[in-house]
Order: sequence, then C-alpha cells, then structure tokens
Amino acid sequence: MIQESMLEGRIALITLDRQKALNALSFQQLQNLDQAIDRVVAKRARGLVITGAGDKAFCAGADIPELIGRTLREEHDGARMGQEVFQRIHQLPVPSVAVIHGYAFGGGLELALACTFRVATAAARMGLPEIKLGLIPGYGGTQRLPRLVGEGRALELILSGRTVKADEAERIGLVNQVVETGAPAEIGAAYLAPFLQYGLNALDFARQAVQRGMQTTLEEGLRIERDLSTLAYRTADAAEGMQAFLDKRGPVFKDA
Ligand code: CO8
Repeated sequence: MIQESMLEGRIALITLDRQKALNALSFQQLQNLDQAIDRVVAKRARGLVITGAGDKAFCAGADIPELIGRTLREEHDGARMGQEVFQRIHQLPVPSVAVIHGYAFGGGLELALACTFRVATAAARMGLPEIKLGLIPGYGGTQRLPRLVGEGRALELILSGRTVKADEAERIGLVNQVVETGAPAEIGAAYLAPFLQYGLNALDFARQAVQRGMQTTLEEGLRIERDLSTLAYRTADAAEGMQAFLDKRGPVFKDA
C-alpha cells in the first residue's frame, strides 16, 4: 500500500506502507508507486517527498520471497519494471527528496538514489546488500551509486554489501543532509523549501543539464548546457528575475 497526501506549497508526499515487511517493494508495490507518480504529475505538484511508514525502515529492498523461483524472462522483466519506475522518478521535472529513517537497503536505497536529493535521520542505515543473497543490484544501483559517490566507493559498497550509517553516508555524498530526528513529511518539506522559492523551469533545466551531462562527454554536456541555458533565458521567470534585480526587489516567480 502507498499513502499519498499533499503538503503545504504543493509538495506531494508518498509513503511506502508495508510495515510487516519493512516496506519491502513487492512488484505490486512497484506498480502502486508508478500509479502514485501519475497522480503526482496530474496534480501538478511542485516537489515530491518519498518516505517509508513506521519508524524501522524507509524500505528494506525488493521483496525477497517474491524473487525466488522466477524464470530468467520474469527476472529480466522485473528488473526492467523497477528500473523504469525509478527512472520516471529520476526524470520528474520537479525536485524530489527521499527521507530515509531506519533501513534503506537494496531496492530501497535504489529508490532513494533515483530522487534528486536524500536526507537521512541519524539512525538511518543504508546499503546494497544484494551480494549477500548471491545477487547484484537490479533497480539502478550499479549505475546511480558510482555517479553519486565515485567508482571506488561504489564498488567497495556493492562488492562487500557493507551498510553505512548516516554520518558516513553524508561524508561520502550518498546523502545530502543528516537530521537528528523528526517527522519525515516535515523533514522533506523543510529540505525542499529553499529550492522551491525558485521557478520550476529553471530548476528543471538546471537538473537536466547536470544529470544529462553526467551521462555524456564534456563537449556534449556543454552543448546541453548551452541549449538549456538559452531556453531558461527565454522564460517569463528569467525576465522577472533580472528585472527584480534592477528594481532592487525580490523576484516573484510564476513557474512560467
Ligand atoms: N523482503 C521481504 N520481507 C522482508 C525484507 C525484504 N527485503 N526485509 C525484511 N523483511 C521482513 C522479514 O522477513 C520479517 O518478516 P517476518 O516478521 O514475517 O519474519 C520482517 O520484515 C522484519 O524483518 P526482520 O525480523 O529481519 O527485522 P530485523 O530488524 O531483525 O532486520 C533487516 C532488519 C536488517 C533489514 C533484515 O530484515 C534484512 O536484512 N532484510 C533484507 C535486506 C536485503 O537484503 N535487501 C535487499 C533485497 S534484494 C533487492 O533489493 C534487489 C533489488 C533489485 C531486484 C531486481 C530483480 C527483479
């Protein structure tokens, strides 16, 4: 089950709620998440917070019993489905943050990696322990973790299955911020608030320039930046931002 609500400032909150299995992601739950993302888009949310219900786990990964006894085709299709849902989250035009309290393992950490940002509470533990099951990550972990923390650290974590505490996760850049404790919705909304004072177009273009540039050559990345910065320049919010500077007042952005 997935709980959904809208927080102040049109920030959508998605809560994975399958507490008896530490919010593990069954295939049904992945479909529920996909449909919840449809609704976030339809409601024109300006930001997204993803978290897990209860105080034990953000998400303990894919549902392990469900992975047993599947054909190669089923396994391949399952990995594709998880990757596609997480890629949708990764490419949302609005900023997203995973609020990680308790465990974020395997597919759970891969879900957090797909968000724009990650905030962990001090008691959080994170890792990709698939190797201990004789598996490897299949929902984007082998690709997104090295892009975030570097190849050496990612290999060390993926090949050992070692889990990290919040302070180490912050030190290696796996999470953006650690907070002592608090309600996940409030933590997420507070984290997104400074970004959401800006226009959605500029936020989206900047995110795209960084993320698309990370997947290509410097030369191609510079071309992407040129195109997107030119598009940003053409928006009403850019006209407002520059005029507000001249007028010595704060800008009023309208996501236009
Ligand atoms: N799936 C299903 N059930 C789970 C999962 C899980 N990933 N994790 C925990 N549970 C269940 C337990 O079975 C237990 O249920 P029950 O009470 O019925 O026995 C309940 O949640 C509570 O768990 P524990 O009693 O184990 O709680 P502890 O606090 O002792 O331990 C841990 C918590 C350390 C998180 C432990 O449960 C654990 O190690 N869980 C597994 C973590 C893991 O290995 N995750 C990776 C899974 S594989 C994966 O994510 C691959 C993704 C890509 C797949 C691509 C192919 C399609």
